[in-house]
Amino acid sequence: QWNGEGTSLNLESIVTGRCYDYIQTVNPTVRNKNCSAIWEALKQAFVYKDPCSVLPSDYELLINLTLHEIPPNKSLFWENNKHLVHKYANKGLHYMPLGDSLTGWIVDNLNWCGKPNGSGIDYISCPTTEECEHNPVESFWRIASVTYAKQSSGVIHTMLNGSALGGAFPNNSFFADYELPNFQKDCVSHFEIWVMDDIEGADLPVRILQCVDFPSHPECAIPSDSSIIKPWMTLFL
Ligand code: ENP
Repeated sequence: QWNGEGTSLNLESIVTGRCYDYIQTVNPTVRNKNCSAIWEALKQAFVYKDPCSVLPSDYELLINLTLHEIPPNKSLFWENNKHLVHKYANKGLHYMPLGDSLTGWIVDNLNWCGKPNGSGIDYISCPTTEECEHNPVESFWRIASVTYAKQSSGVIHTMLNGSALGGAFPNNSFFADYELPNFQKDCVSHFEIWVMDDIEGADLPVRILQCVDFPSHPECAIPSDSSIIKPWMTLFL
């Protein structure tokens, strides 16, 4: 019926398992979370519902149950470079993008939507945002993004993709629409914006990022032959 992929199989097991994994091993500083209540809160937001009538506010309970501190200076926002960002963030150890907080972690890369009859869950197809805006996945990421931006403090890091079609800063994006307007200006000291370009030879962008933290490491020395200084390098000079 819909153009999007259906609900991820074994959703309940994945969400519940990820939740326990997060609080036990990924980020044990987050304690006292009730993983079965968290699953129930996700379920009540969409099961047996019309998949075009789920609002961000339907996830308020889920957000409250999963909420924990986002350490100051650890927030990392991004557009169009998910893989690099999460490699660099290292499961919240280095930075904590939304996908490395409990709220994002439990459903990252998953899909879910309901139907009014049968099991109440549609495993065949789910609406895309083009088909209807108020679909369960879109509404979840909207409220999760707003909440995450409101909680973010100190230095706000953002990684954009200079090689993305449509430019590094897409106008209609989660970052532009739900995150930027929700920063708490009294809590934010400054913004650090990295614009990364695609480079053949996968490890180079990560090396550059590492050099931001360890600029005097020998691996980070920039050759004296200025002809090989690329425009992006000047960002770090
Ligand atoms: P995309 O389109 O590159 O990647 C979206 C994928 O990342 C989806 O598989 C989604 O899981 C997962 N994901 C992780 N965090 C977010 C998220 N935070 N979000 C939407 N999807 C997320 O990314 P987008 O759509 O441009 O979103 C990037 C935004 O995430 C940035 O604003 C960044 O600051 C923010 P699923 O469940 O949809 O399969 C907010 C919205 O953190």
